[in-house]
Amino acid sequence: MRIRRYTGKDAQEAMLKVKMDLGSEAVILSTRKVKKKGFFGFLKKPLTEVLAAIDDDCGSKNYDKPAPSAKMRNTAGLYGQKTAAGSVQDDNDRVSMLESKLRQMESMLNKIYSDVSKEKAQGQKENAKVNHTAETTIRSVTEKTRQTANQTGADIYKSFARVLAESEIEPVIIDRMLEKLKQLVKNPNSIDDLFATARKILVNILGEPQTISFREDGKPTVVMFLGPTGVGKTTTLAKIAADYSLNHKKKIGFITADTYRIAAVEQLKTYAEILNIPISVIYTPQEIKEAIANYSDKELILVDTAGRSHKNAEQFAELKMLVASAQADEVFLVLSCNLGRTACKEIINHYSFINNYKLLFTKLDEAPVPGIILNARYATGKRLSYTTAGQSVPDDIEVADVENIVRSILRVNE
Ligand SMILES: Nc1nc2c(ncn2[C@@H]2O[C@H](COP(=O)(O)OP(=O)(O)O)[C@@H](O)[C@H]2O)c(=O)[nH]1
Ligand SMILES: [Mg+2]
Repeated sequence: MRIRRYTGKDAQEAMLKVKMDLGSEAVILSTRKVKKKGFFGFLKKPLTEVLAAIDDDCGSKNYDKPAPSAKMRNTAGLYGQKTAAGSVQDDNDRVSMLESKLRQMESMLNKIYSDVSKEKAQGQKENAKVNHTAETTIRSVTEKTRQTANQTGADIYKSFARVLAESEIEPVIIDRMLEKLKQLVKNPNSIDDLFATARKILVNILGEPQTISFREDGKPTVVMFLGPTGVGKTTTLAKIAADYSLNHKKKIGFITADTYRIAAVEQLKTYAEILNIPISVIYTPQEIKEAIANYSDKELILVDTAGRSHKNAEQFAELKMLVASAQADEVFLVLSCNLGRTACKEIINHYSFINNYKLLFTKLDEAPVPGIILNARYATGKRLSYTTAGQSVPDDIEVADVENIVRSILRVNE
């Protein structure tokens, strides 16, 4: 058994390399995404690495034969210095084999072409007959649909409510939506009309997303990331930092108040190093003022916090002090789409001590039904901002795509 490692920009490319080198008998042992090391590696999309093996028996059949790429090199040699008569003979054999394959393909194509032409001629004759029958059938089906629809106008609303419930939308919102729909939908039997109106209502509720609003007085804009542990605050902060630093050339400073786990500080320090952004670590809420003051030459200060449990009153009191002390210009409440409906409601209630914040949703890739986005927006009235859908920094982030969220809620792609 021989084991080899291949990388490509995606799985397809890596697999192609495996096939070229080991032949189609190769066995794939594992595939994984790998990042290139160093600064530029961080910026690039991960490569796909495939670990493939070939049996030594197969190897004598496949592996030991020159791989196509190697063959290509040999053929190039034919026009070069190759002198051994045997090799020239080999190449001639291969050319004849290819020619015969081409001839087979050509005759196969001719056959397909003539079959299709015959079918077409036959089809034209029968078309008139078929058209007539089809028309009658369509007419009767439409009529039946219309009749059924007449009987089930209310049922359409019922199934629509079910779709929303399955998307984890709060019952109060569903009730209000149905009320509105009944006012606005002109033809209650038309599913299209219902969905188009629903789409408009939902787009309206979700509102226009907003990203960071920068101060205009020359002072740095302080942005704080709050939310439960593990939702993706640090990762998202790094994605936003990468965007503003690389694409908008903003001068950035990091502050982290998450000193409860060594790994948390290390995590942000790693991003700080890669992006060449200075970082201050603060241990008490009072220290944040000084840390902000030390960054007076920056345009953007991103503050990472620990996911203090809202169920632990003492921890949460400390977080409140930190927020008060920082007087941030912007607060992002980071929520993960895979939080349950109830958990999400509870978290939002606990963070209601903040007057002004924006909602940021992570892990859209893990939640097929982003109903909690609608629920949170409806309950808080706060603006949506970014959404993230993956662990990759800096790629997996975008300004919330409202139309897309609505499509997922209405499950129009299913
Ligand atoms: N699938 C997925 N994972 C994410 C996303 N954002 C963050 N994560 C992962 O969630 C985990 C916790 O992220 P972290 O930023 O440390 O969360 P924090 O505790 O809120 O700072 C890490 O493994 C991240 O890679 C996302 O959009 N999708
Ligand atoms: Mg963190």
